[in-house]
This record gives sequence, C-alpha cells and structure tokens, in this order.
Amino acid sequence: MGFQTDSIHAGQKPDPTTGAIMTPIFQTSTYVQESIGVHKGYEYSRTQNPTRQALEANIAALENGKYGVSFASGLAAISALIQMLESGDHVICSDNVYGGTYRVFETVFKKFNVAFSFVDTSDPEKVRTALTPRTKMLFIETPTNPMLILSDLAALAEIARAHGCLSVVDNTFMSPYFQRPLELGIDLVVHSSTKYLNGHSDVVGGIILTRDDELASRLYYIQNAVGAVPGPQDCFLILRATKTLALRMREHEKNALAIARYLEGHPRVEKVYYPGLPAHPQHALAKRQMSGFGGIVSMDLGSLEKARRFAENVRIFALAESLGGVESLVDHPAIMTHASVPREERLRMGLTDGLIRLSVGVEDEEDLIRDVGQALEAM
Ligand code: P1T
Repeated sequence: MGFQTDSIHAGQKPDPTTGAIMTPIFQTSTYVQESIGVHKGYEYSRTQNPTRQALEANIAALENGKYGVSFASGLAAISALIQMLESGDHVICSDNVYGGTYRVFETVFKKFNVAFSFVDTSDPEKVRTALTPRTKMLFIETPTNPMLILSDLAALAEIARAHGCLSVVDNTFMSPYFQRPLELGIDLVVHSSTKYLNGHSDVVGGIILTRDDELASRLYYIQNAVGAVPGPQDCFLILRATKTLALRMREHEKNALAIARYLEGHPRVEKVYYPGLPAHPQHALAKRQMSGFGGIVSMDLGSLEKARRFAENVRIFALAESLGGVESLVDHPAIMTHASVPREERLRMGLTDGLIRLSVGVEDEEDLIRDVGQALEAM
C-alpha cells in the first residue's frame, strides 16, 4: 500500500463489537479472564493494550518495518534501547544529538558501566576508528538536532553490520514520510512521537520500529518489564494524527524551504542551516537518502543578545521547547533544549549562543515570512 493509505488504515480495523471505524480508547488497566489463564490475549495493560497495539502496527507500516514498540516518551524509548545492552558494552553516538539524549547517556547509563563515545557520524571513517571490541550499538541522529548534520545511513548500516553491532537511527526530524532508515539496512528506528508523528503538541510519546523478530521480542520484554508504557488516550491521539502525517509534512517542508531561502538572503542572518538548500554541505546526501528536507531550519544571528531580541519579537512563532507541531515554534538551543551539553562541546559543533532553531509550522507561508522579517528588523 502507499504511504497515505497505510497512514489511514494500517493496524486499524472496525471494532468487532460495534463497527466503530475508529479504534476505541481501551481505558482499562486489566481484562477479565474466563478461567485461570484463559483469556482473549489481554491480561494487563502494561503488557497488552489494543489501542497501543493499533498505534504500534500503524507506525511500523509507515517505517516499512514489522514491529512497533511504544513508550511514554522519546527518552523512554531511547532508554529501552540502552536497556538491551549489558554492563561493559560501548555505544558510539552521533556527537550532536538532542540534549536529553546526551544527558541520559552521560548521567544515567554511564553509572551502569555502559560507555559512550560521541563521534562525528557524518564521517564514516571516524565511526570505523571509534569501534572497539566492546562496541555493541551505533546510535545515529540524522539530521541532527539542531545543527541539521546528516549521516550516510547506508554506509553506517554496513559498518555496523560488519562489526556485529546494532545500528539505531533517531528519525524524529524527518518522520517516516521523508526518511525510512530500515530500508537502508538500519536495525532499529526510534522516534520522539511527541514531534511530527503526533504533530499537535498535545502528547509526549516515543516508539521503536524494527523488522527483526528477535530484537522486537527483546524490546517487548523491556516494555513490559520496565514499564514505561504510553496510556491508551495518548496512543489514540497519535493514531489519529498519523492519518494526516503526509499532508502535514508536505506543508512543513514547503514553508521551511521558503523561510530558509528568505533567511539565506537576509543581511542580518549570519548563517542558515537547512538540508534543502543547495548551500548545505550535505545537500547531495540529503537528496539521496531522504525524499524531502523537513520542517526545521536553524540560523545563527551572531550573538545571544540578537537571538534574545529575535525570540522576543516574533508574534506567530511561539518561544517554546519541542518541535514538529502544526504551530511554528522558536527555540534557543544553548539555553533551552541543549543546555545539558557542555559549552565547549556545543561551540565545537557550531551551536553558538546566537543560534536559533525554527520549527516551521503549517500556517500561511506569507504570514510566517512576514513574522520572521519583522522580528529580524526589530533585532
Ligand atoms: O521529549 P521526548 O518525547 O522524550 O523525546 C526526546 C527526543 C528524542 N530525540 C529527538 C531528536 C528529540 O528532538 C527529542 C526531544 N526534543 C525536544 C524536546 C526539542 O525541543 O528538541
């Protein structure tokens, strides 16, 4: 089936008792058994829930995977991936990941003797050099948050496979509409479904997708054993939202490209980061491994003071953490989303105090450009 057909129908069938076309919200913690151990496949909602299963099957289809395992947040999903490892294992991670991913690796999992190397995964040779006999996972974020650096997924999947380690991609920024890492040989895809998958800024959630039977069963085990599961109401909302994912992503991209082009020619903007601009150093790779460029645009305004004035003067864009919703947001990564990354690390990758990240929504293009323009003037 095509992407839009799957987004509307995959994992969902009319409710057998009523014919309800929408999967009901099974707001229940437990299920009545006919006799001891005799039940309909549902025992307890940490273990199985029909609304959650519908969501998992739906997003698995969109990523062209076989299994979905959902969690209460993106970070709970990322934590479940690390919980697959053993004490003593080593993870190679992209060096410009979401600040919360960096923080959970460095401050929580390190204590359990899992080692992390933060490596520039945009260069496959650097990944090869960082491999050790203890390396069991390669964790890639592409494009990265917020510098929009890309990594070559086919090349990295091959390196990981040859070394016998798992490859993981955080696909939050592109959504399966623009990038499907499993098709490029990656073992596991993870999302903060808080972002584009849900798209309406009213749910926090996470999900892991895979084609591999054994990896899926280990993850379902962790989902149940550790218990960071999403509630059925949140699953319902995300399931409703994926029906319009393709429509939303096309609008996000159209607006983001228009804004990136506008900023590129603006004298008050020192640098623009957007993979859809021919000036982006990895534009060719972006065209090769993605079918679009997404809705996030970052720009360097030169100083914290200028960034502050810009953020205070936008009227349609709202100053807030998060991204991927229908409404446009502006973020100051150094003080907001990436404050947990040490300053020298941030500066090394260009994440300066003048950097602003725009999550471009689906409002009217002319209104958004006018808003950005007047905020730059006010700066
Ligand atoms: O917020 P949560 O659902 O737990 O997801 C964490 C996460 C994981 N991966 C990526 C690429 C992310 O961007 C995020 C969350 N990011 C933000 C809240 C933000 O404003 O960047």
